[in-house]
Amino acid sequence: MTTASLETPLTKNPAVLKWVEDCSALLKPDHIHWVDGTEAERQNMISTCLKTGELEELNQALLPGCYFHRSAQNDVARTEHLTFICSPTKEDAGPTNNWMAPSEAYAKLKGIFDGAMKGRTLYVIPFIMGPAGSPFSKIGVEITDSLYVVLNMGIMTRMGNVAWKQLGDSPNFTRCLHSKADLNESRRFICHFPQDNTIWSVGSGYGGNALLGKKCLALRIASALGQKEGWLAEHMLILGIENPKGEKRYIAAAFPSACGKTNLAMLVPPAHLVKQGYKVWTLGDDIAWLRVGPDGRLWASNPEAGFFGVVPGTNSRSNPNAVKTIRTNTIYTNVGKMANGDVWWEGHDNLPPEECLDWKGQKWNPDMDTKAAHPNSRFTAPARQCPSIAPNWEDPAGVPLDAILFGGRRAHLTPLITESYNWQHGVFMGATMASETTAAQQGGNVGVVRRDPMAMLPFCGYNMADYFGHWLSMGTKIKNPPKIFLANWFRQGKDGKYLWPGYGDNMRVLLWILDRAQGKGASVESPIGTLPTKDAIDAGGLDLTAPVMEELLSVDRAAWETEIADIDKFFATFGSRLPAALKSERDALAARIKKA
Ligand code: OXD
Ligand code: MN
Repeated sequence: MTTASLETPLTKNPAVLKWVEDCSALLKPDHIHWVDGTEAERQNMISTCLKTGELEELNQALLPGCYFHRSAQNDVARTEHLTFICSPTKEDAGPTNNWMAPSEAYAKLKGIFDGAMKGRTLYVIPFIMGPAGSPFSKIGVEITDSLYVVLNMGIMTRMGNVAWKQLGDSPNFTRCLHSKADLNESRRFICHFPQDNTIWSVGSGYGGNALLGKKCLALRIASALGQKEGWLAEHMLILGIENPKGEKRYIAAAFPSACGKTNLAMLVPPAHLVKQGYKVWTLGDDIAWLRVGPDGRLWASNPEAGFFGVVPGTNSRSNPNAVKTIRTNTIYTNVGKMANGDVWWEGHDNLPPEECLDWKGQKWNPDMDTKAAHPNSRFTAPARQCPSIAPNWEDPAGVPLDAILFGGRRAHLTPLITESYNWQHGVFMGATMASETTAAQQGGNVGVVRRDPMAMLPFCGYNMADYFGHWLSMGTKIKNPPKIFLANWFRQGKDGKYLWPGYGDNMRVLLWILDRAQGKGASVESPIGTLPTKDAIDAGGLDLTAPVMEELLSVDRAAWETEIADIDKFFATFGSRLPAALKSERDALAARIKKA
């Protein structure tokens, strides 16, 4: 029996009561709080955090409802090397995941959880991933000792009584156990048990490690559920494009972390296209759940309710909608903080302040060679505040997709945009995607090219070879599949400068994609896929010369031969589990390159 002072549980669900009782016996908190998700509760929690210093109030005249959080200095990003898929066998986790045997993981983490909440409150957070009432939503219950986690979960999910109501008496919920413990990296583990629908995370308060509804549930656990249940959980934004006739079409796009996904999701079209009457609608910036609809199309919905975005570089040019979204009711983590309670970061619209406190809480000025904001500093903001949020973003059925876009940050090699020949070729494109690493991964070298299939490398909850197989088999179930494309906004010229303006101008590429999805748009065949002709992309109002467009769309045969050799190395890691269809796509590509 627990000795914690007990509040009356907000649910009679026997599976929840038993699980909370068991966890409480292990964690030994002083108090248990059942989260109801009300505004009064949120205000109380904020007051507590202001007293303990977990949050600091920002200037409420400039940033109403906004607060600041400074994390531990060793806890600023996802820790992929400490993240494990604890499936029954190592083969089930596959070569791209860290694996720990479930018995070992449970035993090891039990040792760390034991007594970790002494002197603390245990919060029980019920939450829904997906809109309330949607048959496609999934329910999780997170136990945590972090009020920062509760407040962030309140933004990122549908949290509280609404989730208790939807769960009812069902034992079907993801058991998410989290404790900051002592935030010591040597006792930090993020473990997933897909076979038990369970996540255990200890030793970190960072969003991707601790807001267990996000990467842990909505991607790693959900991808494994999707394999069993016949759907896909993807690291994708969802956006809608409305043409001048008022017709809306939807695209889902997968890019590795910090490749401008949030910017693309909230894109503001260039003046040239606004004048013509085009609009862009945001439906999600990070995660999409994809299902086959009764109409034989692929439908996408965003399971999240908020944005957990990278702050540095957010400004009126890169993302004017994000700038407006994060002016109110936002939690800022690890940015620079000024004496007047305003915030600043590298790439802000305003010039650097003469002085501020940096993300570590040290005095900072622009002459120093350190950064004011951590490169992976974050905002957590409600999606509904985004000026471009689509009126139908919470539609329980989601939206039908015209196209799927994969992309990565490649200084060389991949053209601005390439269309796949068909679903299987598109899956090959996604499976062989690669990108240069960024600051979103702790402990990695920034700027190194790594293969990141479908941008899911750190997020796939099972063997990635089986995941490719699942993608291929989904293709047989979708009567009218979306077309699949590969984008690269980051191609550089010989002088090391970006060739493509990016940001809002990416809309020009999206319009070509939608044209192609409707059987229009000028195109030309290449050995790697179908490319736009050099004047197929509307460059009106852009200062982009014909030779630059040619370079953006060029295919360098020798570079592709090197790429194929690298793909071979990557594919070899999957051994015989790699679907034969991907091997034949590889062979077909090699043959086309050879002939070119
Ligand atoms: C994220 C990430 O936080 O991908 O979205 O790292
Ligand atoms: Mn992400």
